[in-house]
Amino acid sequence: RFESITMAPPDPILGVSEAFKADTHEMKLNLGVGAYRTEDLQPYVLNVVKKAENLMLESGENKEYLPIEGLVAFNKATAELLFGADNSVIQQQRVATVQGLSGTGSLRLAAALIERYFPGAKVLISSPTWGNHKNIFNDAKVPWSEYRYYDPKTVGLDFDGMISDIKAAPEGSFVLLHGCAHNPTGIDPTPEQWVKIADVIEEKNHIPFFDVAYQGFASGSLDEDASSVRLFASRGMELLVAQSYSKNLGLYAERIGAINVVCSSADAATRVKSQLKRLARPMYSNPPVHGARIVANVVGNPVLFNEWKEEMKMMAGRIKSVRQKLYDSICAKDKTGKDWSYILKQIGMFSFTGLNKAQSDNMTNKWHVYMTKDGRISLAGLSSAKCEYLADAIIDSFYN
Ligand code: PLP
Ligand code: TYF
Repeated sequence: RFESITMAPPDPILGVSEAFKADTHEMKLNLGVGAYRTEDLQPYVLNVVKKAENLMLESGENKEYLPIEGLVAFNKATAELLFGADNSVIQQQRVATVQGLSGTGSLRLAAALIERYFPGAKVLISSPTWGNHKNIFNDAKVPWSEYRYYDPKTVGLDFDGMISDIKAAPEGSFVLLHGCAHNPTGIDPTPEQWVKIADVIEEKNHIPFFDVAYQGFASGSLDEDASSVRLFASRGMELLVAQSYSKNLGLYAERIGAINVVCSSADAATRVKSQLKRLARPMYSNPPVHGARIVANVVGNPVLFNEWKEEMKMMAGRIKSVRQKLYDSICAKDKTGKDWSYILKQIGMFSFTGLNKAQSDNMTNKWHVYMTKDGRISLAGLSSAKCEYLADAIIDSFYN
């Protein structure tokens, strides 16, 4: 009976790492998956994480099950980090927060909530978006459609297209927005554009659904990266926000994140939370504790919290500096006068190079630079020593 099951295709992002491993070329470079690397291209465990883990070991924490909703201290810390502790949504207890299995699991739980309580409602996702968004909504049986986002002509935001597609969607749709550092494009709306996006969403009675996978990692400031979410919250809108600590605390494998549902009353938030727990119970029963304790310890300890902010600035700063160096190298080598400044305007871990599929294939086949076929490169996997080589590869691939 299992004989009839066919082979699943490899994941377009995680499959890149597999191909990279198999390559033996000395100049090979893995710019596929979005994971932070040091200047020596090694994975990085944050010092604050090690310190928090030492504290946890010393205090002799047990391994009892968490409640379905997760670690209470984590849920409080994560919502306050997102909205700000003095935000009225927190003060009025209007946020239902449940610990999730990182960003992905939190999005999946929100999708299950939509499927159950808003049957038939559509989720609008940006074109393009993080590939797993489509998988998540497909598996949750939530219908989705795309809104225009990326304009290949300018390698920038198609703002008018975005606004008119959000306007054209059926009233009461969910609009998935990347809180900061849009994946895969690295192109974010400006603060003025965010205001207009909030206007049309409000006008159409849509429900904003934020995916926040890079708070503090994009600009280096936790507050700045949360400003889009806080703008919507300040208007008294109901909203969904999925959070992840994979990137900003480097806790990829700990699977720590949360889903927050901002409701119009504390009473509604209590009811929504009870339903989120009801959805989680048959899926995974309760979430893992280790990552939750790390986050709660780091955020709850003023010394560690400040150290975390410094380390985040360091990581964001390293990415910004290779972004600048890559741009400088490309400009110095390219004699055509082409404007490459979009590389500098992009934010976060990724750069959308504007390379098409054939050009991206050339990057991999000829230059051993591994990247996704949509032209995205993860700058977090680039060292300043490799910028010149990458610039050669990009120019060769772009013009051939
Ligand atoms: N959402 C976006 C836009 C992402 O880029 C990522 C990770 O790359 C995630 C969610 C979820 O990652 P995780 O499940 O590791 O938190
Ligand atoms: O590079 C990206 O966009 C992500 C990385 O469980 C990732 O896809 C990898 C594994 C995972 C979640 C995100």
